[in-house]
Amino acid sequence: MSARVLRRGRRVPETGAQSRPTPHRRRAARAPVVVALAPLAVALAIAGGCERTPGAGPGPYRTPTPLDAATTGSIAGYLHVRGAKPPRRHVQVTSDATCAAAHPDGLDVEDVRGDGDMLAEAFVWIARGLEDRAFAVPETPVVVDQRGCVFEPRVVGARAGQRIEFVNSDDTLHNVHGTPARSSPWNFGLAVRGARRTITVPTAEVPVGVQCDVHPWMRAALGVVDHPYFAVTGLDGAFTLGRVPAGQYTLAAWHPRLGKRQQEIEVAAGATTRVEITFAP
Ligand SMILES: [Cu+2]
Repeated sequence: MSARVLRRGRRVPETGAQSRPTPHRRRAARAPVVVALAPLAVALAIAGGCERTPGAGPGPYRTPTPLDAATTGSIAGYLHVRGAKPPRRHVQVTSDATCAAAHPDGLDVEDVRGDGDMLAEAFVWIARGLEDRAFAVPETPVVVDQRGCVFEPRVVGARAGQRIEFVNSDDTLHNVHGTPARSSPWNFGLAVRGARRTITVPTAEVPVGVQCDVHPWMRAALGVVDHPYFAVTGLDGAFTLGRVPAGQYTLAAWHPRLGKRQQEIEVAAGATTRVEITFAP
């Protein structure tokens, strides 16, 4: 089984130029030449808006860089854990009747999951090397559920500017408190089962912490990046990043309990670069 990789989207970039309320308007009455030139200035501004330089602004709004499939390769590999994984933590959830009913014996939290020595629930992404490229942001939202008084999934990948929808599937009040450092935080309640609310994180950042302030054991993390080359590992610890432009990159992996590892890699056209990363508790 391979790790999940979010699909590429089709959003058309914004290319409109901003209007320019200016002193021109005040001078226009006594300067017909300026009035005559104004439409030309607007036309030039619109043309310039189509050719914004990659790297000049926030990722989601930049014009996507053309990608020639013939010059791309893949990155595939596994995340491992060296030594014994931490024991499960037992959490009492009796403070909330709905949570207690869902977990009558309390909640067994497994901070480090994975088959054998493999590492699940880690966010893998290209951390450096794509700065000169821009990518269209998927229209499809990422969905994070609050179900059984836990976040599902606990580690979530999203694109900068992509919609992230939080859903409450429980018959109790949850809240969603996001604490990014590079974007504005958010904090709202989802009072009833079926309540949902969508946010976006405009700036890339890994990780962005998310918690429910009502139930202190409820924690999740977002990996927010401004390109499509990321994955969250499953129980087999595997990940695959496809259609990567040939080049040199820093590949990083982050796990909520075990922290971050990274290594330098090279991707060649038509080839798969194999990577093994080992975490130690
Ligand atoms: Cu909650």
